[in-house]
Amino acid sequence: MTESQTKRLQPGEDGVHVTFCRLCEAHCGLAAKVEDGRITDVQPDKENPHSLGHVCLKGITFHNVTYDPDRILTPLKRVGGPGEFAPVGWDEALDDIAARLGQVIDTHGPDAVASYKGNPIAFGIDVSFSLKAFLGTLGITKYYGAGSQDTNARLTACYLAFGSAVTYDIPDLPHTDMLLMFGANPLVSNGSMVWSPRVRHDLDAIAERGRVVVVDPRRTETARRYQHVAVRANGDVWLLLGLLRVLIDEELYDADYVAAHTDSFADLASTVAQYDLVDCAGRAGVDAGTIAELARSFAATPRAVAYGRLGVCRGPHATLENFLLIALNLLGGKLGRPGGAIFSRTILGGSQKVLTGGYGDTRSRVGDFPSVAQFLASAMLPADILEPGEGQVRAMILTGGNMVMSAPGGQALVDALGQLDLIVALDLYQTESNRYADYILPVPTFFERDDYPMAGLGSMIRPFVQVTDAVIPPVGEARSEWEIFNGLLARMGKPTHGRPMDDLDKAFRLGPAGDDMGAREGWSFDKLRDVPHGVMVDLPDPYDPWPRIADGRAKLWHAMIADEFARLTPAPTDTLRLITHRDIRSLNSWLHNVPRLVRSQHPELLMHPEDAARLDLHDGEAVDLSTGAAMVTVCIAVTDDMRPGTVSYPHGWGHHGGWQHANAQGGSNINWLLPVGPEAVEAISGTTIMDGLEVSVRKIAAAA
Ligand SMILES: Nc1nc2c(c(=O)[nH]1)N[C@H]1C(S)=C(S)[C@@H](COP(=O)(O)OP(=O)(O)OC[C@H]3O[C@@H](n4cnc5c(=O)[nH]c(N)nc54)[C@H](O)[C@@H]3O)O[C@H]1N2
Ligand SMILES: Nc1nc2c(c(=O)[nH]1)N[C@H]1C(S)=C(S)[C@@H](COP(=O)(O)OP(=O)(O)OC[C@H]3O[C@@H](n4cnc5c(=O)[nH]c(N)nc54)[C@H](O)[C@@H]3O)O[C@H]1N2
Ligand code: SF4
Ligand SMILES: [Mo]
Repeated sequence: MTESQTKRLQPGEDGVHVTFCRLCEAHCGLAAKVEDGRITDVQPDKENPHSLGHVCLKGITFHNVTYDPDRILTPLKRVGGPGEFAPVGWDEALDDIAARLGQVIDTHGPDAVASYKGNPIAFGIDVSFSLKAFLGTLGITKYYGAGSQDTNARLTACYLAFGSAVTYDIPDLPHTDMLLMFGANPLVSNGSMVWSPRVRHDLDAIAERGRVVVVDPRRTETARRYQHVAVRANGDVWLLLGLLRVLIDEELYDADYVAAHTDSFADLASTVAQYDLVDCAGRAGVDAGTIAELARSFAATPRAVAYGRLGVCRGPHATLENFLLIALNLLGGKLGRPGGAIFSRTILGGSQKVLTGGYGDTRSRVGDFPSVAQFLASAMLPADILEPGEGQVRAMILTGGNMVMSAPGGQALVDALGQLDLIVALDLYQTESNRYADYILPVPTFFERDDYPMAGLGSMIRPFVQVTDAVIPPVGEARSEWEIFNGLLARMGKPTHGRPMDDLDKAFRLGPAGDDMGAREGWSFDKLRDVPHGVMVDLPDPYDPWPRIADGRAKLWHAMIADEFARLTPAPTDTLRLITHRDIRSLNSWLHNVPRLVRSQHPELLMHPEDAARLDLHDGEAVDLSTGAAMVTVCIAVTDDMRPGTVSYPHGWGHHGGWQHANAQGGSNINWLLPVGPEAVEAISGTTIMDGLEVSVRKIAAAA
């Protein structure tokens, strides 16, 4: 046993604190050295049995965020125009917020308050559970957030196929011999909706045993290492139809499995039969021979799985694509088989849930789009604020999100934020979004809070549990979201809530790895604190998804899918289309204030040489990039990593917040180009259409 395993350190106590990163789903183990009460160095935790020493630069430089001179460390109150703030005391801030929020709710009802829940909220127990409790206590049901830029289409497809928007399939990476991956770049993202910190090792092992195929318009870091299929942006729906067509025509699908575990094969098959393989190939931009070979190989590989992420979650046919992807796994007989698709095993007992809400629990006031796992369509937020009527949004709670950079809307969203009576933001920084807030309240970074790997709860392929204490106490006047929300509830005369970590501990102890409150051998959070590196646990059979599917049978057809087929029309193939990409050293719209992370990043519009030649553009040239909605200026980088006809730019740049170093990095906010309103979302999931947008690129001189 190492020293850190035998001795529990108090927050801020000198020594090496074993903890884990909470920036992305990998949750890599970290070892943070504290000297004189301050974190001086962060290293990978080589003894973490799950991440086994894996980290990226973001995790081991994160203490630069904790001690960032631009970080907000006292409550701020707006005293002038956007971005003009002055420090105030906690009591003054909470008293005023409670009074004003109470007044909005008393006068206009809870629907006049909306919440924007950002991505980091998925990585903290305190914040995610206390936000939910706070909003629930006040009767606020309007959740906006990252969902409609990220998971809504995937979860809607799960709702249609499995009967639940909170039960999703994950690829059984440790056991598969063929991974057919659509629109995901795990070597950069470190895996999404699948928890595997050493994902590159998983993929290398699969490639060694069989094959990893990456379907992406860009030759990404992942595509470069494995086999690349350069699909046209938004072409996946045609590619998937082509694959299904081959499986059905050549009778390669697993007929016994389909009969035993699925419904409505005939409906799917008769529809697929209407699409010609060669037409599909032309629309997908992938030749028919490649599609046929992939389908045959997928069918012939018993341990194979199709998996898709963001690249198939944000186009005009995103739900249909995700549904067809599930259908591919079902026709191949892959769901619930080793090396196929599995459902993550539940580690919580009782009624505690990680994802909550179903499909259409609430609907957007404007446009009538459904919520999915609580999230409403972001593209409808400006109208929800601006359009008069019952339920018009007058106040917003922004928790860990920066929607001006990460959601659609651009000027319309900014104008809408300027109209609100009250905005309260909980954040580490003054951002492009919360500069319009009335108050910004300072919260802890992950080094300043105890936690459990929250996002892993739903995506475990190798079940692992870990509890960390805070490495240091909150810096400055930062307060946990739980304390802030309870402070507000108390002032509003409402019941307050117990500590989320205590509630989660109870649910965990009642679950399959727990000690049943002491009635059997097993884990509790208290016991886990004595094994700070975390432990691998055994959970029941992952290969039996059927009891968790409505009626025990997966659906290959649904009336809403029929509607989607009716909407499916081939898009023009001769226009330039925009997608976006991530960098290993960036995280959505933040972390750009850490010099070590941004120093070698250059936000550039990646463009194929043929497109550049046709438009008479040169590497490094500044150009105007526009959609019908707006225009931004970007620099181009000519590269044959792009397929012709598709350009890509990273999101989250072009800063003008309170983060000085980030502001100096240049680049443009690509989401400024995204339109809002009913036309700007995918019809059945409310997903923001952000990939494959038609754009034009022009020389700046020509535009002038
Ligand atoms: N370093 C880093 N890691 C991250 C994040 C980050 O910002 N930085 N963000 C985290 C978050 S919030 C998420 S949700 C995950 C996302 O995790 P991933 O989905 O694995 O990551 P992305 O880089 O968004 O990959 C999407 C891919 O889809 C491709 N694509 C775009 N359009 C299409 C299309 O029409 N068809 C196909 N087939 N592909 C297309 C893009 O080129 C891109 O390579 O990453 C997480 N991890
Ligand atoms: N064009 C384009 N747009 C995209 C994407 C894309 O690929 N392309 N990706 C989309 C995806 S997948 C996602 S998930 C969204 C993400 O978009 P958002 O959900 O808006 O999240 P971020 O942009 O990461 O902003 C996070 C904010 O939270 C703050 N923060 C960090 N940690 C904490 C904390 O512990 N507590 C609190 N209260 N605040 C904290 C940060 O300072 C920052 O201001 O972006 C989406 N937008
Ligand atoms: S891969 Fe993700 S969890 Fe691991 S160190 Fe990097 S940001 Fe943190
Ligand atoms: Mo995301």
